[in-house]
Amino acid sequence: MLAGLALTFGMTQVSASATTMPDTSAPSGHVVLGAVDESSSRDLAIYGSNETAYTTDANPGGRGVFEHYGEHLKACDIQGDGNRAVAYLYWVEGGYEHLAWQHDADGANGNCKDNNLSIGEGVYVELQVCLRDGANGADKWCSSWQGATA
Ligand SMILES: [Ca+2]
Ligand SMILES: [Ca+2]
Repeated sequence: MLAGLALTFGMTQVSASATTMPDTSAPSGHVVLGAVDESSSRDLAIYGSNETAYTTDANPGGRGVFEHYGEHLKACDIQGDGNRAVAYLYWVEGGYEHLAWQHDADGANGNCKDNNLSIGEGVYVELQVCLRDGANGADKWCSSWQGATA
């Protein structure tokens, strides 16, 4: 997953360190994955943008949201299907790769769970949402990584 992202970002240097995924079984988190060479990173945008992603099952059971104001990553379980929604946000800042995640594990009760992050203005981010059966289940029905700006 992250190796693919590294290619998206054009940062071949991170590929080796990014092959080890962090443990995302905690309800929410934010880890620094490793240093990268930002010399080939994208130009920074001036204005932020929000993004919404849906899981790829036919009747989507999960929604992920990135809100650029205050940098919120939200996971929303939108179907009583036995699966939680797990949202991910990936970005590169200060020469390091970052990955944050958020679970909505209390059922499809109309709420979303929020990971309140701090990301510099104009930083390019990528959002993904998946379904997962239990804290330690395998991610499935994952959306593509969708870009936005913090
Ligand atoms: Ca569900
Ligand atoms: Ca919920």
